[in-house]
Amino acid sequence: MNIESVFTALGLSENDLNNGDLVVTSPVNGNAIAQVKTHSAAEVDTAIGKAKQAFEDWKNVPAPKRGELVRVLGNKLRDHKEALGALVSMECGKIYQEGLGEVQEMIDICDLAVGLSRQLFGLTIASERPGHRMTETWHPIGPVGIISAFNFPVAVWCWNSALALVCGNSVIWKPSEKTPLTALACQKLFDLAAAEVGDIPDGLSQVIVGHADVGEQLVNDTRVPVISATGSTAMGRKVGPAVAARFGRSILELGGNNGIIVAPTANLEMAVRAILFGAVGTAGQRCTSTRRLFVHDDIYGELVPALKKAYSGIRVGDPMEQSTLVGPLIDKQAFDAMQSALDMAMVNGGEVVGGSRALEDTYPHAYYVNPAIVEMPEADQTVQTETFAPILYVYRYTDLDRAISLHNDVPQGLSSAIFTNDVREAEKFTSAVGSDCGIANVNIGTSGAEIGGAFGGEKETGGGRESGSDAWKGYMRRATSTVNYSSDLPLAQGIEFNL
Ligand code: UN1
Repeated sequence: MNIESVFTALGLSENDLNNGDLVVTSPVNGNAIAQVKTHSAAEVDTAIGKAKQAFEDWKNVPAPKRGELVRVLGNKLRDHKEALGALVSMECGKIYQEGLGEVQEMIDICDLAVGLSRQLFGLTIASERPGHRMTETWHPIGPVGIISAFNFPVAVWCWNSALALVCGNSVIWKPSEKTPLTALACQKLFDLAAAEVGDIPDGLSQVIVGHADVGEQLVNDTRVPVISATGSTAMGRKVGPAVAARFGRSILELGGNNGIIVAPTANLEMAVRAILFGAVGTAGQRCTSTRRLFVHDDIYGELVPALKKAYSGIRVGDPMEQSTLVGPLIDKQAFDAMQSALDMAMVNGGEVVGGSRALEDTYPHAYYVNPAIVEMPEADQTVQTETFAPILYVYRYTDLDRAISLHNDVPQGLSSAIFTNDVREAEKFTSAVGSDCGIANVNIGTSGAEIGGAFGGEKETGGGRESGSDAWKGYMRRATSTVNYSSDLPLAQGIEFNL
């Protein structure tokens, strides 16, 4: 598949690709692949106005009919899975298999949202007053702003928009300025779905392209009651307070510092495979990537050499090559951040294997790296920040409670896992005194969550939940209604208030 055929398959025209000031470079080779138009403040303002207008119409459409649009969108994604998966790979550098997986994640959330469109259940609540009924109902809330990162350039939009749309909202998407092409391609697929369904309000789903100022404008606009933002903790620190200051609602999915504990009874073969996928998959650029490993003393001598052996077989290279497991980092900045994290680890007593630049001769303008394993001193607690790169810090432990406490002693709280065949350890890890993360797994890794569960984490990860379970409630407003069908007017709490 070459990039021109991918553009054509996704309906991206010369006008989309060669019409602007934002140069899009592929991390695969550092070459410019397009120049897209960014939106001015006035255009963003117009887009928000259109989104508001579209919301006023869309909220009147019955939810199962709204689901029909998302069902057709899911089918468009099925039809274009290979092309969109390839564009994801070419624009953000993840391997094609993971590009396909990302599009599958979009299809899955569309399916979930379609079912949900007939299940936006409220509650009936017992009233303390005779002849009264209390209900809780969920209503559309308004335009939803979606800010997404380069590493999951399309799935994150879909988690948010598939739910937001069935919930009766319009959506405005500000993709990462590093990956606008995949966003434009998704907009094309949305437009195809809207045309097929017919009678869809103009501006129901829109993309606004630009740098941080475009995101800021969206975040500060009171016409957008919900902002769902995925990215770094630094970004969330700006978005969260700004949205709160205008009493908006934010759904934040920020950094992770995800750990796996490998206990003495673990199936080590499974653990090695899971750690490998978690630590080097997507070149360590998932928010769920495995960054810290706590290995029990009894098995350290077996697991860590097995892991190093597995690392030595990793094929780094062109993400579209079938045999490649690790593609490039997104850019030079990511490479530099990785190198300074490794320097810092060495200063703190870490023993580094790997981490050097790879394929520099073939790709002088791209940043491929050999994934790094860093054995750290037992009680080290210096790895407190997220470095978006394939670095796995390895610690030795003897006592599970101590390992859990070191695991939790970081500012982030997204994903975590334990490998054990001891039911008491597994239960403890997932209990109130275990992992403090939003995701706590047993015998699977930290990354690659299914869309059926609520996705997100605690502490500096931001507290938001997206995707499955009851995350849809984040895209609706709740109304509590008490209906009096008696001919009397008793007051709650037994208050007498008579003339
Ligand atoms: C992200 O990196 O922002 O659990 C999302 C996973 C994917 C989503 C990652 N389903 O790894």
